[in-house]
Amino acid sequence: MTTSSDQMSEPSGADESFRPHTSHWGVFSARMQDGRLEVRPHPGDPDPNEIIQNFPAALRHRARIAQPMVRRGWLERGPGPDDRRGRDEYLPMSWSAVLDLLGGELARIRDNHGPGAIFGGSYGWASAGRFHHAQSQIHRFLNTSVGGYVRSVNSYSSGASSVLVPHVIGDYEDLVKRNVSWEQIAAHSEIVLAFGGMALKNSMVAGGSISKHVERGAMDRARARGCQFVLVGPLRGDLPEEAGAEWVSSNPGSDTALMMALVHTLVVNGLHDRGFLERCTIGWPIFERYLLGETDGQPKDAAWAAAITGVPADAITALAKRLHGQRALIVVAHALQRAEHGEQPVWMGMVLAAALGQIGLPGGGYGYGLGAIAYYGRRYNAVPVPTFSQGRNGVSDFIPVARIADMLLNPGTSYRYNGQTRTYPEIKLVYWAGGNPFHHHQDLNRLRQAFAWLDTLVVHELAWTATARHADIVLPCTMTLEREDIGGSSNDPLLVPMQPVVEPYGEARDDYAIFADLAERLGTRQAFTEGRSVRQWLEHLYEPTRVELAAQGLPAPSFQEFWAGEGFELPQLPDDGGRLRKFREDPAGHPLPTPTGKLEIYSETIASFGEADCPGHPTWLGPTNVPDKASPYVLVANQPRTRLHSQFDFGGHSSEAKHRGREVASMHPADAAARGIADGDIVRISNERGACLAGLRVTDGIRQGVIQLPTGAWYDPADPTEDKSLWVHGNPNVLTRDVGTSALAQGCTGQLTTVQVERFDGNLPPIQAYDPPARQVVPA
Ligand SMILES: Nc1nc2c(c(=O)[nH]1)N[C@H]1C(S)=C(S)[C@@H](COP(=O)(O)OP(=O)(O)OC[C@H]3O[C@@H](n4cnc5c(=O)[nH]c(N)nc54)[C@H](O)[C@@H]3O)O[C@H]1N2
Ligand SMILES: Nc1nc2c(c(=O)[nH]1)N[C@H]1C(S)=C(S)[C@@H](COP(=O)(O)OP(=O)(O)OC[C@H]3O[C@@H](n4cnc5c(=O)[nH]c(N)nc54)[C@H](O)[C@@H]3O)O[C@H]1N2
Ligand SMILES: [Mo]
Repeated sequence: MTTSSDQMSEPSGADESFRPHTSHWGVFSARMQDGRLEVRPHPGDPDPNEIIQNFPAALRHRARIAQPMVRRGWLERGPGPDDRRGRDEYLPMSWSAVLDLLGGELARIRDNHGPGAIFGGSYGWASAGRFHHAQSQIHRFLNTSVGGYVRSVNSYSSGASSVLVPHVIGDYEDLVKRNVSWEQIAAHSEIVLAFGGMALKNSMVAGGSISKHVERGAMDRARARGCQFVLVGPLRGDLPEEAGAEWVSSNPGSDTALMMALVHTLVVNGLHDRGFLERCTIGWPIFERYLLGETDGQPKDAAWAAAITGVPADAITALAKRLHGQRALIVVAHALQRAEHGEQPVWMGMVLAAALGQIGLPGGGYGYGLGAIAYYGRRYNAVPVPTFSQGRNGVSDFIPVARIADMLLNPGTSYRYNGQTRTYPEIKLVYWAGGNPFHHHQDLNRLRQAFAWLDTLVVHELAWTATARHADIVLPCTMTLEREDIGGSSNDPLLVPMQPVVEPYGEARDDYAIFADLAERLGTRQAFTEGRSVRQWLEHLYEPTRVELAAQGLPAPSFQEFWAGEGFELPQLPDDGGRLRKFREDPAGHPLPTPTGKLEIYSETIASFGEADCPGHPTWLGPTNVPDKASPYVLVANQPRTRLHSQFDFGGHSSEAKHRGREVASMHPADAAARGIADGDIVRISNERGACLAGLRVTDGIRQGVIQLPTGAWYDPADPTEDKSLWVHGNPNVLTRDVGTSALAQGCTGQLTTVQVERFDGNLPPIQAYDPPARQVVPA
């Protein structure tokens, strides 16, 4: 069996030279110099991501977990519901003892309750690297060693769109990854209307690896060619300077109404593309009657939309006319669907692009999600990248990913999802590796209560996240720089030999090594490991790529050549507009994989589900969570610029951007003045679910009535023993609502909620989020 130490045996010159590595933030190289880590971006990256600068301070930060730990209450009283999770002490334990204990507990659950009592969805971003991908590791372990697990489906990213799109457009990847590219925008687009923008802070990140950040350059080139960018949304910064965008400031949650008014304006002026609608869509006549107010007495015209969106009616009609007759691209950010009724703006964006007749044209049509993540709008590789097999799951049950607290709090209760009535299983044990639910979920006080019901919570982590602090068994894992792997993504050409640069921290071990030794306890080591060491796995995973390169008559380096180098570029497929282009050219010959083979403006399938909150065509449903006297502001809880989610919140780049140690919220000068708050003050943001502190930045780059606080500052209640304690560090998920987008998709709605904002004049409580909750022997 491979241990961390024999992995480290080969690379020895770590102090002398930079070694290749990669991350979700970009390809880079790193070295240890005089005990300090240095990182530098890949020389071929035109626009490197500064998030890699979180690595040096994070590597040996006190927040790292040094030893296996067990929660005192669990050890003393055994598995079972316990509301001291999150408030208890931890005791260190040796690896062999803790794995014996955990092996026994897994066997107990499996034998007494079956694998259907184990929740192993383990959602999260983990780290780059094709082999040490934590979700693949945990899923393979649970499949090979305990008979499977209840899984989660979909993502927090695209919970609503990934369920809606197959019904109305077809394949989700065809829409976000094989459609409009950055190359096409640079060369062809004449007007790009971006709802929620395409913020560079977001497209700097990709899941897996990214060797070139191209978005800034593409927008720059498009604009130099005369392309106009228009940003609709509450934040001016959602498009970069390079786009030279015009900002249409609008109310959050109102985009569906704005899109409807744009289409209404096209229709009443006879500017909609009847030919395209006829040839390529189904259901337009039904929708048109709704649009014109024939079914409900309310025309969805510009005056109607102005009252909802805050955008003047004449600006809406003028924008509609500008879109007509140009190569127009409609972009809808993921953020719009991470909200109540999030299905609607995604569907309506398609209708707008279809009414303009642009879907399938180079640089035109519907760029859903474009700019959210760096692997959208790229070319696909022409050969497969290494993939670690997860095996077969013996349990068929699943939940939509964001329904976790509902599941734990309401076992046996039924709920609706994608046309089905389903029942929440009774979960006894939750096992997490590579995600942080106490970062990603909403209404975290409620999630705390949900986790209290478990028999056992097991977490593999590299740092003392809030999830680790709620676990019964905490197993320390290596950070990417402490292990070897292969980096690559199906949308980035560079395949990277990821070299370790430093020994594992403390007693930390690879997830793979932990699972292999745990499988030993369950008698399944061979099934899990197939007898391979880490290096043998890397060679094994590399082989299909090499074979396909050779089959295509291309240079096909041996694993040894690959491993000794800095990485090499794989061939890529042409940027040909994918299935949507083919469909446009020949709708009958290349039908879409929807029930009718066409773009479905009206979906019989969705209508047949009978959900009031997601009818058969795009509908203005209006938010139920609206500002009122108690909570007069809309909080936009979006992605952070200086880190990925909660990862390395304690790193240098993330810490430096904070104000007096707190995450920074933004507010309009008029709102700040009305509340007696000044730039640089500490504010208390609250609603009926909880309260948190944040630093305040006053800026006219945000719409009045809106406050923005990014996610990812670590969970930090002033007093963890008190329910509804003040969170001192600026984590918006104490405030957000834990409700699904609709009965169709049950997606996450964390982006928007309503809050009160006040100046905080009390004594500032200290930040304790990174202090280990246990005495651990910290390595020198
Ligand atoms: N309010 C609100 N909430 C949101 C969002 C929002 O817009 N608003 N956005 C949502 C979105 S889109 C997403 S994708 C989620 C993201 O939620 P997550 O993906 O859960 O967030 P991360 O902080 O990336 O968590 C990854 C965890 O994996 C750990 N890790 C890294 N490498 C390894 C490894 O090799 N092994 C193990 N065992 N662990 C490792 C890291 O230390 C970290 O704690 O958040 C969601 N939450
Ligand atoms: N630096 C960094 N980049 C990331 C991530 C990260 O954590 N850090 N996470 C990655 C992940 S997992 C994902 S899924 C993507 C997420 O991609 P998105 O969900 O698109 O990203 P967000 O930053 O949450 O939101 C984008 C913008 O939408 C705007 N917005 C919010 N609500 C509305 C609305 O109702 N209407 C309009 N018009 N605009 C609105 C906000 O101003 C916000 O800045 O980002 C990825 N990129
Ligand atoms: Mo995401």
